[in-house]
Amino acid sequence: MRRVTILVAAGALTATTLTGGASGASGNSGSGATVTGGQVHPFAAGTGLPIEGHARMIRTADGKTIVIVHVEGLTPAATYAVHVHDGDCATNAAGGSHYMFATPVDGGAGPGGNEIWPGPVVATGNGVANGRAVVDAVAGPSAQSVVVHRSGPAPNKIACADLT
Ligand SMILES: [Cu+2]
Repeated sequence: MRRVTILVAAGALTATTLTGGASGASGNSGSGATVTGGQVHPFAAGTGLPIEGHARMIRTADGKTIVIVHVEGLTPAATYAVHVHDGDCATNAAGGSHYMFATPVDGGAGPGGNEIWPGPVVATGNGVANGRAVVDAVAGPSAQSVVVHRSGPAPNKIACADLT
């Protein structure tokens, strides 16, 4: 994957990335953060909604992972699960699973407390949702995508962003 190493504070980065209702980063400092990200696009098995947006993953120099997602084109007032997944969007279109740390982490989610969930999010009346997660560990290289799920049984992956 392509990675861009930047030399500004992660806090400043998240502030510029956030849009709308999500709150600002809470003072994550330190230089040398590694940022990956990409555009949100609908999965073929999605709902036909005109989904777009973006996601970013920031691996901070002080050992945290911050994930921010902004999605538009959702059903107003609907709730969506949002997870970091193993592998890229192409992998997750056909299968795939949640990215998991080997052990539970502070800020972690999921049954084992070892996953990164920038959701669930609730779309506004305009179909916009913002999600954010901060975990106290640096995600490994297989954390390559952010997947948005609608409520209900599988198949429920409606959109994805590759973190490149
Ligand atoms: Cu998921």
